[in-house]
Order: sequence, then structure tokens, then C-alpha cells
Amino acid sequence: MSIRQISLIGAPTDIGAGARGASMGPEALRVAGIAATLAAHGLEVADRGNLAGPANPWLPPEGGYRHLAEVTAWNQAVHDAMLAELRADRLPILLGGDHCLGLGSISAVARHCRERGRKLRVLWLDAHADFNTSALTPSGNLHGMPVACLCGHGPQALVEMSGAVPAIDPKWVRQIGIRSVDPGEKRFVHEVGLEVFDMRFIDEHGMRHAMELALATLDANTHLHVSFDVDFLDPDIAPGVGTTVRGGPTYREAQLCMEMIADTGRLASLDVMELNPALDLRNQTAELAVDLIESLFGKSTLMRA
Ligand code: B3U
Ligand code: MN
Ligand code: MN
Repeated sequence: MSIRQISLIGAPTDIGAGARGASMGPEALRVAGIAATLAAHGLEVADRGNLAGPANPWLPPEGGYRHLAEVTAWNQAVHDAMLAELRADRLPILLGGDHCLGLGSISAVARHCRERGRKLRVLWLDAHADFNTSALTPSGNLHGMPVACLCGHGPQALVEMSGAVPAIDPKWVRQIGIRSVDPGEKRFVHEVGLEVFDMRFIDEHGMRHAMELALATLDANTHLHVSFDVDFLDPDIAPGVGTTVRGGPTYREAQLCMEMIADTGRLASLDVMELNPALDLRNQTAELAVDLIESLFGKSTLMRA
């Protein structure tokens, strides 16, 4: 049975990003009606408000990382807040905020799964693999590194946040929609054997087949975490993100992706990341994100009602 108690956690920061503005993401999602939309589906929704953390000093990278101390502080706050909701048997939705916070969020999920003896599957919906390290990154921006950190490759404070190193096994991850990977990052993704359903795969085999494979082998003991970077979507429909990459999933493909996740009944935690209202048009990207989240929580057409 799916979890019906939802907690919204805002993390208003762009501390790991290359563009300012994702700090306004949580409020844009609220303005787009995320709480009321989920409540209309019979879910109990509690908005926990926003977490607090250090300001963005907007400095150049040091030792291969930009704002590492601030990124660590924000991620610790995210970790603690997510873990409290998970332990209360609620389904936390992290309202980002840039995607460096996926590290804190999934570290909490990994810790919780260890405590409960559950299997973890992470679906990473993104244009990017977010698998850089300080040696590979072209930017030093930590929003390009959370998956590598979770798999044990990164600065100690981040790598250790879940209480075990690595926090997750690369085999637990499925990436969908990938179409922008840096050269060194690409080699590293292959080296660790990340399972990636990139846009080439989706073009050739369709979203349906990609999702069938990505969702295979889930069982009744699986905690399914979805980390939704809004730049996963094609920029024609979702311009409100800091790093747009052409050629992403269409509205229909994204809907099918969300519906197939909903059909599993295993969704137990969610991140909604990288929404950048400073780059959006009349909040359309936030409204689209809420529309897709509605599908993720089981809005379905009459045919399947
Ligand atoms: N791979 C590049 C760009 C990037 C990654 N994630 C986002 N952008 N959002 C980097 O800087 O690591
Ligand atoms: Mn990302
Ligand atoms: Mn991305």
C-alpha cells in the first residue's frame, strides 16, 4: 500500500548550482499549488516550511569544490529533516533547491532503509548524470556531483553523511533522460557500471520500455526514491531551470514516466530539484512540475480509474 501521509520540506538554496535562482524553487512550487493538488487526491499533506542554512557567498571553487562548507551545512539540514519524516512513516517531498541536496536527501533514505532492513531503488530523472568528482568537474559546482558522492566518491563530510560509506551501491540507481555528460564523467559512469537510460535509448526503445527496465525487480520490501531534476524535461516545456539541455522528454513521455512509477505503488520519498523561477515564464515550469507530481501520486486517466 502506498504511503498517504506527505510532508513537504523546502530547501531554499542555490548553493551547489552554477546559476542563481533555485533558492526560489520551494515557493514557486507552493504558488503552483503542490499542497492542494496532492490533498485533492486524498493524501494528507503537511507543509513543514523551509529549512535554514548559510547564504550563497558566490565564490570561485577551492580545491575543486565551490562552497563545500555551505553545501555540507545545507545537506545536513536536509538529511535530518528527511530522516525525521521517514522515521515517522511519512513520505517526504524535498522542494529544492539545487540538486546538490539530493546527497542529503538520499543519505537519509539510505540510513532509513538500513535501519528498517529495506531494499533501496533510486530513480534519477535528469538531463545530467551528476557523477562528477573534484578531479573531473568542469565547474566545481556540487550539483554536478551528488550521485558520485552517494556512491562513495567525494569529500569526506558528504560521503559519510548517511553513516555508512558508500551510502548506496551504484547497482541501486537507474538514471533516466540523460543527455549531457562531461568527458571524464562519462568514463567514470562506465567504470562503476551505472545503469543509464539516456535519451538515445528512449528515442530508440521508447519511454515505456525504459521504465519497464528501470522498475523491474522491485518487490514488496523496496523503498523507491525518485530524484526529479526538473531539467530532465525538454526545455521547450520546462524553461525554468539553470542548465537547460535540448532534446529531453516531451510532456507525454514525462507523464508516462510518472504514471508507470505510480503504478508500482512503491514510491516512498521524492526530491523536486533545480526549479529556477528567475528563468521561468509565469511559473509555467513549476505548474508543469506539479502536474507531473500529481501523476506520480496516481492521477490517472479514466481508462485505468
Ligand atoms: N556536468 C556539469 C553541468 C551540470 C551538472 N548538473 C547540472 N549541470 N545541473 C557540471 O558542472 O558538473
Ligand atoms: Mn541534477
Ligand atoms: Mn540536471
